[in-house]
Amino acid sequence: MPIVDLRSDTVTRPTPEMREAMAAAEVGDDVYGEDPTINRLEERAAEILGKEAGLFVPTGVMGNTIALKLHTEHGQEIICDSRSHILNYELSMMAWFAGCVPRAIPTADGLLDWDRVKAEYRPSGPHWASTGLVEVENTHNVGGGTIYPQSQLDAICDGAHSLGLPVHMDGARLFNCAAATGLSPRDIAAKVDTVMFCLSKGLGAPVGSMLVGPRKLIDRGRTYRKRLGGGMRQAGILAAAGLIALEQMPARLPQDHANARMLADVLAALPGIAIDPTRVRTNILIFDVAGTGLTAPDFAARMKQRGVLMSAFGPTLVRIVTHYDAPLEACRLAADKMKEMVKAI
Ligand code: TLP
Repeated sequence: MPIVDLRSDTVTRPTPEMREAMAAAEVGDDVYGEDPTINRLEERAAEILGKEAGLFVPTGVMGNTIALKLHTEHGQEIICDSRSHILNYELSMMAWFAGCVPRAIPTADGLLDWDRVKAEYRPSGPHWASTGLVEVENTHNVGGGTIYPQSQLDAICDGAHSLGLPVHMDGARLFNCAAATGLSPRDIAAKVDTVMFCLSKGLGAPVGSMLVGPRKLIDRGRTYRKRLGGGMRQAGILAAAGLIALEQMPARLPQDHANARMLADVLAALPGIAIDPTRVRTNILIFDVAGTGLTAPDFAARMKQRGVLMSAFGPTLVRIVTHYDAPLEACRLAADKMKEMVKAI
């Protein structure tokens, strides 16, 4: 039975162009700064994002971990959304590596706004830890691929900067945000201090994320990357795929978004499933299966039997992520299998 894997856009395999570029990549020892392909990728990422410098890291978690450490001191608080990736899916690295605690704000869709951030801001005082950083996630994963209205994001940055606070953006899916809004990654990231974005999700690279920001911070970030075991030597082989991801893959993301919307429309018409398709603007759909009487793990298990993989993301919440390795025909097949399965409950 054909397997349609919609668990995540992390499952994408490198394209033939990537594999060719990887085989031909010029490499050197990156710990000495001598890998020309990595150097080119770091420069290009910084240029595209409109920042001074870039750092190639093996994973998004490492990029976020380094950023949190760069912006904060031990014992500070980091303001973030309560369902953010840094708080829920990064093995407490903010505590383990940066020595910080979260000041988490519950939101409906994963998106913070300045009034709520301001209300949680703490200067240093006799009884409390000071705020060291504001973190935003754009698009927001567990929020359902949601996008910050640009004015809302800019207002957070202006407000934070007026209090001397930096802002880090977890832009794992920043290019999905750009594709959905028509804004350039540079404009979206204009006011944030640092951005982490992933080459290895919708952009299809096998490995790798970028941390971009001011040169002084990024230079210090190299030390933290080494401490975390991310000094990767001849990793130009990976950066070569990353360059293709950066240059060629953003243009096709609207197709993933159209596929997600198609799946959302199908799901919304099925009995017992709750999803508002008008809220699906990027490649992530999160829907509630409570009305079917199944739990999310049961729903996912029944779909797996029909050759379609998806993730349980809560007791009754299921997540589907579209990507280029599941083209329109595969998504149509997944939609048919979901109809069939729900009918059979
Ligand atoms: N997210 C993964 C899982 O960890 C949940 C996924 O399948 O979506 N920021 C955001 C917003 C992410 O969604 C992820 C990965 C990361 C950071 C971390 O990236 P990696 O997996 O490269 O460390």
